[in-house]
Amino acid sequence: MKKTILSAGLLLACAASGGQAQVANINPVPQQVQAGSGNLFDAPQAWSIRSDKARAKSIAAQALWAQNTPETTPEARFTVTLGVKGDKAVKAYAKKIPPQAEGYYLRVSEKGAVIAAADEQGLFYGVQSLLAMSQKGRLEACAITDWPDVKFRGVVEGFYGTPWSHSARLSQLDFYGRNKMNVYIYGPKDDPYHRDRWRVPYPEAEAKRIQELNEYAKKCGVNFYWAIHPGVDIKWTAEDRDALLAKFEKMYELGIRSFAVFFDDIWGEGTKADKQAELLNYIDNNFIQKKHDISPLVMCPTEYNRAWANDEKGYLRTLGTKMNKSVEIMWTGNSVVHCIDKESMEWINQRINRKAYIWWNFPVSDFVRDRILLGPAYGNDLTIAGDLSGFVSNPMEHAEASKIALYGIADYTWNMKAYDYDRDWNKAISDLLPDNAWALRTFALYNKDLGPNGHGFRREEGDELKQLAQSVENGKLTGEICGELLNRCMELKTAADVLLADKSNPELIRELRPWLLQAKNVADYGYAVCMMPQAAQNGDKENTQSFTHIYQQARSIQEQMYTLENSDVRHALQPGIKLATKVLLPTLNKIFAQTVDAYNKANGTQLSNVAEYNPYKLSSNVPQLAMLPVTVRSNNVSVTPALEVINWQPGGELLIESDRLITFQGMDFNLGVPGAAKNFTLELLTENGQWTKVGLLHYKADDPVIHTANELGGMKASKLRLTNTSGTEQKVYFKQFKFVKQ
Ligand code: 14T
Repeated sequence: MKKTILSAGLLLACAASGGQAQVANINPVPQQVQAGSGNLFDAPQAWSIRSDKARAKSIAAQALWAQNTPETTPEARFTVTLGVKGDKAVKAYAKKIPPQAEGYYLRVSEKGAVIAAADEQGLFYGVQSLLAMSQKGRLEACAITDWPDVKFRGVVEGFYGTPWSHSARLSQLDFYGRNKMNVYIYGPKDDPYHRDRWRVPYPEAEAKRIQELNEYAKKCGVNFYWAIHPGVDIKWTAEDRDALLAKFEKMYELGIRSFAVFFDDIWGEGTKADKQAELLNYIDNNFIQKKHDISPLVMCPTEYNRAWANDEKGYLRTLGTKMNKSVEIMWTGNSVVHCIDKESMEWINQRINRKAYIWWNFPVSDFVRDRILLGPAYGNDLTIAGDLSGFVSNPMEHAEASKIALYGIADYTWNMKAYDYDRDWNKAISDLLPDNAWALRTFALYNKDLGPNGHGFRREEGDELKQLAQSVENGKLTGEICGELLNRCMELKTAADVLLADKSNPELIRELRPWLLQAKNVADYGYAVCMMPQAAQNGDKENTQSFTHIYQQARSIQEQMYTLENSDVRHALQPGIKLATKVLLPTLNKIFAQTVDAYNKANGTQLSNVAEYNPYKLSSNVPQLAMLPVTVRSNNVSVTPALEVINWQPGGELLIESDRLITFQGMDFNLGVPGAAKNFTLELLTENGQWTKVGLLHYKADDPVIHTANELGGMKASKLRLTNTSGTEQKVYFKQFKFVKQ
């Protein structure tokens, strides 16, 4: 008797704590869920599939078979009935099928499951939901009616930097399928056959890999788009037009059935709206429409964000009126890197006469390569589902790590209103690294913000530390605060060590590694800094931690952080490995400075209180340059390059100020344009308080690099400015800008 009561009690507790637990494993969050009995039961080890013959080879059936355990027999007791609208197998459920494309109805009971879908894609998604539910070995009775808010959902591999590896891409496609994303656009900037050598067909080995990706994408329910980027040097001739079609034809032969054409980040001839529209229409009429089995074209315009749109010249309106309505037009929002709001959707849609196809530049990190972005995907309006045709994310070159943000984006685009970024962030982390989710989450807390960057795009980081930080800021440092911060640092260190030894996702750990090592430095630094106030009070007594020693330790770790940054240079122009820079590190630095000051005062010492500082400040009235960070590597001072075309107005200047006089050794910079030197004037504010002009020259007529004349060597100055003195607007790049001091 007693026993029965106990087990009944257990069962109840289970259902109460686990109710909806299985449904909660589904990503994206389904549109409608009706809980059944609330009973949890063991997920079957095997199932038999019942369907019309026409569905036997569907990707849905294949995905389900692939998960069956080997001892499966078709007679397994748990039956999964699969069917799409009109199929005999799901006739009884016809009314339950949602009308939306890709929609499905899923009913689960202890006897079996039924998936009745609007189409085969929906059927596949029903299977994904069933598999996600049973992930942890249990199922629960329920009925789900589900469909996507946004038609095209997914990822554009559109960043600068090392393109993803083949295996990373395969893993991505699998991930998209599981999270109901249906688009992958292949357009890595640094694949030569995409951009620089767009006319040239892929060599055999590469062609084979693309073919394999495309085949795999189909199994994952993902549409593989191959993008071409011809704008760098395209001429609007029949010859180039045919070259482009010939390349598409080659890709078609490989099995590609979805295409995109990108015109971003170019200038000159390639940027003309009427020519672009004409080309796209030609491809549409003579290739897409003729073949009958190709998806609608997707194009990325040159003016792909509002900040770059020149309304008077009417580039976007020209596309809007001249380009076939079936061609999708991409858009990044109010600027290159920006969250999407309702008002800006209305602005763009009016101009292009169709719903914009969003290219969201997050979590891409190609402009902040010293960061890894592990924060949640937030900030986009939750009411714009009806205003856009597609939404794809441009991720990081770190494919595995990008999955944290992508998980949220999959959910956002499927079921916008129900989107909760913080919930998704936690779910994403558990999904990515189930065995060490705590460690990944703890580490990710300090890898959210991008730091200062040319796009002015920042992310929340360290909100959970705000109160502590505020107290330190106000000079109200207590033992309690130190203790609390110390705990955080120790957690971070534990997390980093745990992750470094994780064997469950080696690819993720490989990507995170530089930041994991730096995290240990940050944590060690924090430990030392948090010990300093107490040590300062104790003084340098025997047998206690001496202040001087801990102070030396803190300084040593500052140096180690710097050394690590320089030893692992993954990108010459954006070096470094940064984390925790929004709240944790600045707070630690403040404690360091405050404590050293107090100690100096009490003991008459002169220990340096400088934790980290940058003696250089940049300012500019050219908006695109104003926010670029200045970095210092030993004697090299450089401004982080901007990759976009800079519209440098006449008289516009770039100013760099140093807090002391420096002796110049050399300097060169690259505005990407041969002959640009004659349009600019470089001046130094020298010792005597005078602005002194320095000669500029190119070594060769076709070389865009601008060198300074010999007179620069040995000059002492505290400020440097570069001005457009041509009298007209200059369209240039800002590829490199550096000087060397003695
Ligand atoms: F096509 C676009 F929508 C787009 O965003 N293009 C690029 C993209 O490849 C890159 O990953 C992204 C983030 O850096 O920004 C665009 O490229 C830029 C834009 C700039 F403003 C590259 C440098 C820039 F300065």
